[in-house]
Amino acid sequence: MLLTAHSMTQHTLPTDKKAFIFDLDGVLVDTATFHYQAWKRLANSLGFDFTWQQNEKLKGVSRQQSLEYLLDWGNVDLPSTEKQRLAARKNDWYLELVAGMTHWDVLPGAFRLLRAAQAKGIRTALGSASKNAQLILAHTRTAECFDAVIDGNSVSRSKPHPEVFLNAARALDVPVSDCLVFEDAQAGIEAAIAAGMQVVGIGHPADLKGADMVVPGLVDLTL
Ligand code: B16
Ligand code: MG
Repeated sequence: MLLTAHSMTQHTLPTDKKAFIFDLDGVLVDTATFHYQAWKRLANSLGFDFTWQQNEKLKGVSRQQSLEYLLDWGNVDLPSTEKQRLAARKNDWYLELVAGMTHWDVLPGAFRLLRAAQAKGIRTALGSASKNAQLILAHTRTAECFDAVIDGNSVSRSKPHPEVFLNAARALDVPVSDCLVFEDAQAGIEAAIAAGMQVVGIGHPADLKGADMVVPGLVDLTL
């Protein structure tokens, strides 16, 4: 089933799932833009540019791995201590942008879908690569929406490895075939498939190959 939706169209989710696992950046909140701004600032400080298209490849990818890609694109070779310093600097700039986030920054349709899932007894988890996930949940007052939170601090291998989603299914005590993942990144789609889960892509079909369904946003989904 591959569906391409327009924002005026509502698409009904499968009714047989027992758990929903949500990615954070780009699905529940628009922090992908903040990551882009912070990586661009770092690239520019090193003397090269960084495009939206390149940013697409960093979605769902860990901070350290993202830095490796960035330095590669800029043809910059540095010792690992300097790389750690740069990753920390990017994160500081990112956190400056995150600091202003509130409840109002939760993307349209997210609260409605989370509430509908809870009303139907569907368990919910966060499955994010971000080490800042708890901070963002606190800023947006969304922590209580989830039965389990798995983030970049609780996994050793980042997407496209399935660890984050497998850990979420285990934490919820739901078999993988009963889990549905919501993801905005190609690496996340691949992670969900590798975990044996169905996955709804959030964004453009061209960026989300292999998703069972693609919609522009959570607001386009009905349960
Ligand atoms: P941090 P997600 C991912 O979050 C982002 O998509 C990706 O751009 C970022 O590099 C990664 O988290 C690590 O984030 O630097 O905050 O630890 O989409 O998996 O929720
Ligand atoms: Mg994401």
